[in-house]
Amino acid sequence: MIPNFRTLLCVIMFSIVSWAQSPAPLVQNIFHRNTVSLNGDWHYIVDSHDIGVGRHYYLNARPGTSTAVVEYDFAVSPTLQVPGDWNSQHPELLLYEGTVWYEKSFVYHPQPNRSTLLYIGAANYRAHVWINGQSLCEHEGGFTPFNCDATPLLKDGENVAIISVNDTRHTDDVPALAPDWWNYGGITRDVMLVEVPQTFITDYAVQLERGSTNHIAGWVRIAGAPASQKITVRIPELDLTQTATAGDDGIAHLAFDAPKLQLWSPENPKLYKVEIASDADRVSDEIGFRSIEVRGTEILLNGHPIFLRGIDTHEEAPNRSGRAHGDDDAQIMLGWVRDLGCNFVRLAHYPYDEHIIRMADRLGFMLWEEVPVYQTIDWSTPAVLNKAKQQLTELITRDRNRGAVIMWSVTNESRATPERNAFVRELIKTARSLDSTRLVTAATNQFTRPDPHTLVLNDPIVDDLDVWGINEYVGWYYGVPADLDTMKWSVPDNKPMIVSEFGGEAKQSMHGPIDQRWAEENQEEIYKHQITALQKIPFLRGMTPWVLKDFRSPNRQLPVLQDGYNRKGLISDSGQRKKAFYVLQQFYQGMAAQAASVGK
Ligand code: GCB
Repeated sequence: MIPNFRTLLCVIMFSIVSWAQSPAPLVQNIFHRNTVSLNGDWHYIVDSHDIGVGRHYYLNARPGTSTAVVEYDFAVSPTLQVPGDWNSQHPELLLYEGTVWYEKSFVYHPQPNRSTLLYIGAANYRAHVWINGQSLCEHEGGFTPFNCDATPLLKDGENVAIISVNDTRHTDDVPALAPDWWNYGGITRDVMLVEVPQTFITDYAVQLERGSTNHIAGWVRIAGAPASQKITVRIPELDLTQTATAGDDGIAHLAFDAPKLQLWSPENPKLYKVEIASDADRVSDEIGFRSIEVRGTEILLNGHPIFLRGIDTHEEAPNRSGRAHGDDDAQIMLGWVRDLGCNFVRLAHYPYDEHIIRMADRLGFMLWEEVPVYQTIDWSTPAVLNKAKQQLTELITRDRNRGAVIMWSVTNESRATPERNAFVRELIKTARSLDSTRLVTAATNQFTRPDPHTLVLNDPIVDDLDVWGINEYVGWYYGVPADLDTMKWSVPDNKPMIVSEFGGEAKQSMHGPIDQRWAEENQEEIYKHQITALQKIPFLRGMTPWVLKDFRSPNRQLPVLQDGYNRKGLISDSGQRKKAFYVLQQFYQGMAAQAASVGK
C-alpha cells in the first residue's frame, strides 16, 4: 500500500524529531574545562503514562493560533533542582518511577570556531536530550557521565534544553530489578555546557607505569584531529616536559622518568599540576602518582604492604534524604570516614559523583570503585553485557587519572553460574584493557556453611581477580556473633582478601542486651566478634564493614525499626553515631598508630 502524503509527512516529521545519536566521546576532567553551568531550577512535567515518549510531546510547543490547544506549559510548571533526584524534592515523587521531562531556557552565545558539548554528570536511568526542539542524544545508565555535541543545534541568544529521564527498572538493565537501595530518579549530577576547540583533547592517561614508582607512562587522545598533532605534557613543579606526536588514531603515547616524584599516599596525598597541550587545545589537571600492586597475599602501595582500613558507603546524602552530590556532601561523608580512622572506602554499588573522587584524591583516601552488576543480572543477553561494559568504560574514562582509585570492582554478590562467570570475565578483561595500572576486584558471597563454624567459599572468578572481597554476615543473617570466635575460613588463600561486607542492623537510640536484635548493643557485639575473628586470617588485607550510614531501601519495611531504611549504618540517617561506630574507630585508630610507629 502506498502511504498517502499526510502519513508520509508524519513519518518524516517523526523520524526527524525522534532520531537521536549516541553521545560523543566522553570528555575527561570536566572541572578544568571552560564550562557554563546549567545547574539550578529546571521546570518539570511528570509523564506517568509515557504519553510524551512515542510522540515527543513535551518539546516546549506553543499554541500557534488563538484556537490551538497545547495541554502543557513548562513556563508555569513546577521546578526541580538539578543536580538532585526527584524523589526527595517533592513528597508526591518519593515513590515515583517513570518518566519526567525537564526543561531549562538559557541564554548562550556560541563562540566562532569552537564546539559546545552538553555534559550530564548522571541521569538515572535513561535520558533523551533535545536542544531547541531537535533530538540531540540518548544515554542509558544511571551513574556515569555522558556528553553530546550540541554545536549544530545551539543558537545565539535564547535556547531551550529538554531532557526526558526515565527510571523504570527492567530485567535487562544494569542494575536489574531489585537492588537494596532507593532508585533515585532524575538528573542527579551537574549539567553544563563545555566549550572546546574543534579539535580537542578528550581524554588521557598520565600515571605511573604498573610496578614503577618513578616511570610515568600514558597517552593523550585528541578528537577530530588531523594526524601528527604535537602533544606536550608538563609537570612544572618537577621541571618535566615531554612531547609526543599523535598517530592516525589521534592518540599520542608518552613515557618518561620522574625521579624526584613525591608519591601520593593517604599520609601524603600529594597532587601535581599536570598541563597537557595539543596544537589547538590545553587543559590542566591535578594528579597524584602512586603504585598499587599485589605480591602473593600482600597489597603494596608504593612498594610497601598496606592494610585497607575501610568502610562501605552508599551515595546517600549525609544530613538529608536523597542522592548525595557535590562537594558539601562529599566533605561530610569523608569527614565521617576520617573520624572512623579509615584510609580506604568502598564506594558501593555504582559509580559516584566525580566531586567525591576528587576530594578523596585531595584528602588521601584510597577508593574501590564499582559498577552496578549487582546480584541478579540477565547474564545471557549480549546487550546486557554491553551495557555493563559501557558503564565500566565510562567510569574508567572519567577516573583513570585519580590516584585515589586503586581498584575497579566488576560485580557484587552474583551467583556463580557459567553464564555469570563468562559475563564477569568479560568485564575483568575490559577493565584490564582500559587500565593496566589498577587492581581488579569483586565482592563475592558464594559460600556454604557446612556447620556454624565453617565457611567454605567456592567462586571460580576469584582466580581471575587481583584482590577478592567476601561479603559475610555471620552474626546477623547467619548464626550469632559468638560463632565467629572459632570460625574456620575455607577460602582462597593465595591472594589478598578483603572482607567487603559484614555488619548488622541497629536502630539508633534503641538499647538492650547484646542478643537483642535492632539494639545498638547487638550491632556492637557483631563488630567486636568480627574484628577479633578477622584479624586471625593471615591473608586478610582489608575490611569494609557494611555500612557508613543508614540508607533508604524499599526492601526494608519493618515499621518503627526500619521504616524504609536499611539500618546497618554505623551512623543513623539523621547523622547520630551508634555504639558500633566507636568499636570500629578504636580498632582502626589503633592500627593506624601501629602502622605509623612501624613506618618511623
Ligand atoms: C549485601 C549487599 C548490600 C545489602 C546488604 C544488606 O550483601 O551487598 O547491597 O544492602 O547485604 O544489608 O543485606
